[in-house]
Amino acid sequence: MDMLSRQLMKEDDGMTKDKGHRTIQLAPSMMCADISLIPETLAAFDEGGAEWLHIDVMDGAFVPNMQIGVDYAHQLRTLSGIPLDIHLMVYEPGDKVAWFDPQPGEYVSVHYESTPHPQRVLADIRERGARAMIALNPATPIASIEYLLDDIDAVLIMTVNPGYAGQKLIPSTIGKIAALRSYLNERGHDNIEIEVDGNVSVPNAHKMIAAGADILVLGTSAIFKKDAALEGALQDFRKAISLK
Ligand code: S6P
Ligand code: MG
Repeated sequence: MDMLSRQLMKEDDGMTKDKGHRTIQLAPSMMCADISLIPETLAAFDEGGAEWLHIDVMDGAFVPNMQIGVDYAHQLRTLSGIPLDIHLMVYEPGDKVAWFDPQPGEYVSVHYESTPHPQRVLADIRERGARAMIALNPATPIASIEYLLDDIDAVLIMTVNPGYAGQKLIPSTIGKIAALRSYLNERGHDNIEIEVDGNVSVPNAHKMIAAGADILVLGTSAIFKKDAALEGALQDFRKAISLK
């Protein structure tokens, strides 16, 4: 499905819009996908109208795990038309942005805690035509982005400490999403989107959307359930979070 048809489908069914007519975007997390079923998984996400493929990149140093490599990310682009949402959980991200060759219309997020020079990395992402996102660990204060507001298109609020799928939500992050939405709006940056990542179950998604989240990363709490088919999973999730 191309990007326009995907958008029209969502506008038609109205299911991704909340009461304020904000579009809620879904980003399934590819690190949770069964590697033996990648073509079927991508077809299900295409059919379900996924806005993004969330790509977790881990270096074994910034986070205690290693995940999705460069070649795998490039190959996903050849197998699917869904734009990538690349989440860099790596030290020295500035060196690594180019490896992933960000494409216009894709998102790349870089952790505030991973580099002393976030503006430099965010500017590089934008110069490549992609959208720049700053990611904040659960303990990192919102005020950290004070001098980055003109450099970003979105903020990624981690609702668990990054490194693994299947963790429990850190409760204080719900209030953090709401505080961030107010912080952005009060400063005239209501166009900056908020992505949330970690334990985005249906009940947690309701709280996150009410607090102001725009993009939901979907992992084991949402659609990658043991022995459950992925076919129709995104459509079911959209229905379950519908505020209509
Ligand atoms: C975690 C990573 C995430 C996970 C996602 C899994 O460090 O950044 O994107 O893939 O959180 O979702 P769940 O529902 O298993 O927490
Ligand atoms: Mg992630």
